[in-house]
Formats: sequence, structure tokens, C-alpha cells
Amino acid sequence: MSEGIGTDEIVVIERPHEHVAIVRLNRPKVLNALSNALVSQLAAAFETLDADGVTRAIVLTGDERAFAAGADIAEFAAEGPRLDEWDRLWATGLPTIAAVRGVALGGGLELAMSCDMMIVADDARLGQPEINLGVMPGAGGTQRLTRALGKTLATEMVLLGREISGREAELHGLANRSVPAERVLPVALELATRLAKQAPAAVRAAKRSIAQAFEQSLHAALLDERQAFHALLQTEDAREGVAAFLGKRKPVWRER
Ligand code: DAK
Repeated sequence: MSEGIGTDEIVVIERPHEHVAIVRLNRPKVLNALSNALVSQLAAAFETLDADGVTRAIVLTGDERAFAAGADIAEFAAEGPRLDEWDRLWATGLPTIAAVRGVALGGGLELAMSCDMMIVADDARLGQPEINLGVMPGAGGTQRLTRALGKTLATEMVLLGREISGREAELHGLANRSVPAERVLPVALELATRLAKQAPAAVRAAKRSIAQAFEQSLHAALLDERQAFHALLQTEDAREGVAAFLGKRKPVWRER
């Protein structure tokens, strides 16, 4: 992991804006195949950014050919993907936006779907081709795809390995926006910059609460949401937000 562009590192962090980080997968020769080393470095990058007290949003991206072509198949025989490293990735409290150009296949699509938002190129190729290897998705594909797309299309993608385009992903609600490839990063950065302007504690709490929609009963999740809301109401930023609205001015967040 490193800060800056043009390094040999497999995960590169760039900082286009004080509160926004771009995390770039950088194994272009193998279409950003997600080796265990890469997933581990990615998790470390997320943890570092989560704890730095400055970053408020992460844009996760690859290059023009690939967001990621899935787990590194060369590693499959020796050692399978490591679930503990994927768990670390999913634990980040920061909002994440996947900026997808080229292919997002298998674990690559699972990684993109685990982000809070997804911006895709119109001609991106999204799919779960694990069935062609004699296996099935193992990092959330059967669950996240089905919840986002519904059973009908998810079944075709998982059981037949059908790919969809970025345009179709937007149409079916899997992606937030589908745009021409050259617009993917700018649009993702624009959203990240907007996220970075919101009250940080509120964004983190709301992100967690949305995730509960998939993990708890409606009743339990509503109780959690109510609790999170009341906790936020006690913060200085909430008082500032309300005062700013009433005073017809922009809020200044103090992260308290
Ligand atoms: N792994 C390793 N190398 C890969 C790769 C991959 N997934 N995908 C591509 N490459 C390599 C190719 O071998 C090739 O290397 P060289 O031959 O040049 O040395 C180079 O990248 C360029 O690829 P191609 O020559 O194949 O390029 P094409 O444009 O012709 O084709 C393609 C692009 C994306 C259609 C094709 O490369 C392809 O089908 N790739 C494999 C896609 C795939 O099957 N992905 C799913 C893998 S299984 C879990 C976590 C994660 C997972 C499971 C469990 N747990 C935590 C439990 C995830 C599983 C998977 O993702």
C-alpha cells in the first residue's frame, strides 16, 4: 500500500481532496485479480483510512480494463480466498463508492457490491462466472446480487454465469449510475466529495443502519435505527445542523 501514483504497489492510495481517498487496485497484468495479498493490503488501506481522522469517503477503483476479474485463480489450488481478510474489508465504517470500468467478475463484483454505492461504465461487464470453474460465489454474490436484482436475474447470473452490462446494472438497481467510461471516476469523486460534506458521525451511523436492513428483522433494525438517531441527536454536529438550518446558513461540522 502506498500514497501516490505510478508505483509498483498492488494497492495505491491517492488523495484528490482532503477528505476523500481513492484506493486503486493495481495488478493490471492479471486484470486486478484479487490475490490474498491484495485483499489483505486493501483491508489494511481501509483500516488506515478509517482511523486517520481525516478521510470521510473512499472511492475504490481499478483501471480501464478491470475493476477486478475475481479472486486470483492461480491461488485457488494452493489456498482458497481468505474469509478473514474479506471480513476486515467489510468492517470499514467509512462510506465507500466502487468506480467500475471494464470487468467486475466473481469476487470483483462481490467487492463492488459490498461498497455503499456503485458507479459503473455503460459498457462494464458484471458477472458471477464461478459456476464455470465448478464452484459458486463465496463472498456475498448469491446474497447481495439476489437482494439487489431479485431472484430471476440473479439466478441466471449465478447458475449460468450470465454477464450484465453496466447499463443493465443501473436499470436493475445494482448500480447507482451508469455513465460513459471516462466519466466513472469523476462522477464517483463528485459523490464522494458530497458525502465528505455531510456530518461524519451521521454518515457512519446511517451507513451502519442501512446494512442492518439485510442483517436483522425489520423490528430489530427499526429499534437500532431509533437508537442511532437519538445518539446522533446528542452530538454537537446535530445541534449545529439544526441551528444552521434555522439560521439559514451552511453548517460547519466539528466532528463532535
Ligand atoms: N485470476 C488470475 N488471473 C487472471 C484472472 C483471475 N481471476 N482473470 C484474468 N487473469 C489473467 C489471465 O490469466 C491473463 O494472464 P496472462 O495469460 O496474460 O498471463 C490476464 O489476466 C489477462 O486475461 P485474459 O487474457 O483472459 O483477458 P481477456 O480479455 O481475454 O479475458 C476475462 C478477460 C476477464 C473474461 C478472463 O480473463 C476471465 O474469464 N477471467 C476469469 C474470471 C473469473 O472466472 N473470475 C471468477 C474467479 S472465482 C471468497 C472470496 C472470493 C471468492 C470466493 C470466495 N471467500 C472469502 C470465501 C471469489 C471467487 C472468484 O472470484
